[in-house]
Amino acid sequence: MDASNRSDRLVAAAESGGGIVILAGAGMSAESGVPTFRGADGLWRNFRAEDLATPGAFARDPVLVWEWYEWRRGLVAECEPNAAHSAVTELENRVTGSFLLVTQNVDGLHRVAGTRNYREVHGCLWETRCLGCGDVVERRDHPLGELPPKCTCGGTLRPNVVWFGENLPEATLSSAFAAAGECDVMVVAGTSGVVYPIAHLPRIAKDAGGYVIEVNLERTPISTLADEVHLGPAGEVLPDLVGVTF
Ligand code: BJW
Ligand code: ZN
Repeated sequence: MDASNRSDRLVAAAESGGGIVILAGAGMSAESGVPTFRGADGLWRNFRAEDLATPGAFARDPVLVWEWYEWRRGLVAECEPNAAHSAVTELENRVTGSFLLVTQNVDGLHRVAGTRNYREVHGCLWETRCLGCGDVVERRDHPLGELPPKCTCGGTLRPNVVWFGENLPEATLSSAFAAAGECDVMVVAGTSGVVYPIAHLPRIAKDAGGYVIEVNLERTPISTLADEVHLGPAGEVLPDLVGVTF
């Protein structure tokens, strides 16, 4: 354990009834083998977001979009939570005040790691949504069969994720913004901090008097407002931050 990564401020807030928010991004799951979006090995190196992660792309070619999501579903199905996910669950278990995990990740690994109070603000790979009746259904089966999959109502199903140009689910978003504005400490881990509206959250926390801790391999636009920046892999730094070993 690297004692220099321990955050006395985080541990003190957790133990004294403070409100804690974790804001997670793709880097949180990188050590589980889930590709990130940006950066050298990121998905956007080989795939164009506008071809795959917009409503227009799905309208043009739902089979292509579904093939990409099926590939990712198959990949993530083989992945397990890593020490970063476990550290978040451990922190939630220790917190005596409020705790909320706001995750941009659609892989569901935080759920598998046992975190209970979370908001998946960009949706979930393991759910479909019907373009006809709007039903959201959990679908863990893989492969899904003929693409695009169909609802029992006959409508076309899409992945229940948030694409560029789409609004985030309103209730989910408002609870994330409210928690950011009320927290004592926000830990921002493994996100490039460039995708809005979620990229606003650290600023909201900071402007409301919260203490912001960033964990990332490299500096990001969030680093300049953060009170602590811990550079390193989330699977090593997060357990150190909360003072646990996995
Ligand atoms: C490690 C690590 C390790 C690695 N340890 N760290 C112009 C046109 C249209 C829209 C816009 C526009 N300009 C702005 C917008 C708004 C747009 C936006 O913000 N775009 C910017 C990119 C410019 N946002 C939206 O469109 C959002 N909706 C919205 O704003 O609605 C209102 C509106 C309506 C109409 C028009 C305009 C606005 C929706 C955003 C939806 C994002 N969706 C995705 C895909 C989800 C589904 C899926 O997975 O397929 O969400 S895109 C992708 O980015 C995904 C992620 O959740 C999100 C954030 O990425 P994240 O998590 O930060 O990952 P990376 O890869 O960027 O970073 C990883 C980080 O980890 C790096 O920093 C590494 O260093 C680090 N790392 N390994 C620690 N081991
Ligand atoms: Zn339907």
